[in-house]
Amino acid sequence: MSSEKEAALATVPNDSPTIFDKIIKKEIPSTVVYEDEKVLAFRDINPQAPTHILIIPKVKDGLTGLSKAEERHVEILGYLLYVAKVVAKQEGLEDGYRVVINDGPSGCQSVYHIHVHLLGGRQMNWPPG
Ligand code: TR5
Repeated sequence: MSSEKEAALATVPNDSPTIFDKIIKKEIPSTVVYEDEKVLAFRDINPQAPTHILIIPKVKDGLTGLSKAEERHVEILGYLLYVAKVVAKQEGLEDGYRVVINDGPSGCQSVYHIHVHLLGGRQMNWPPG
């Protein structure tokens, strides 16, 4: 595990702004691969596969992680998965890919703004670590 991840995991999960808010506002550069009015998809800075993209809602609305989901979030949750499929196709991941949502300390979540990881371009293994 990277030291950055260890440090992030040591912080208490809360609803404060995260690094992803700065990425959404373009205050911090990222490699955007898809964007619309609802979501942003950009390359992970520490890729765990040849293709590693994060798909995030532009408005967090309390959705720090999947465990905080409420009925009002159903539409955006479905849309995040749909965009993962759109981006996977755009990235040429015809042979398959993996989508992951880490939740909470035991799920190894480090950024408390919900995000879907899209991983592909290599053979995935099961079980994951
Ligand atoms: O650990 P979880 O599931 O919460 O995923 C957070 C992801 O955000 C990790 O895979 C990190 O590598 C990724 N991350 C963290 C930063 C960052 C990023 N991806 C793109 N750009 C980033 N910037 C500019 N800064 C980060 N701290």
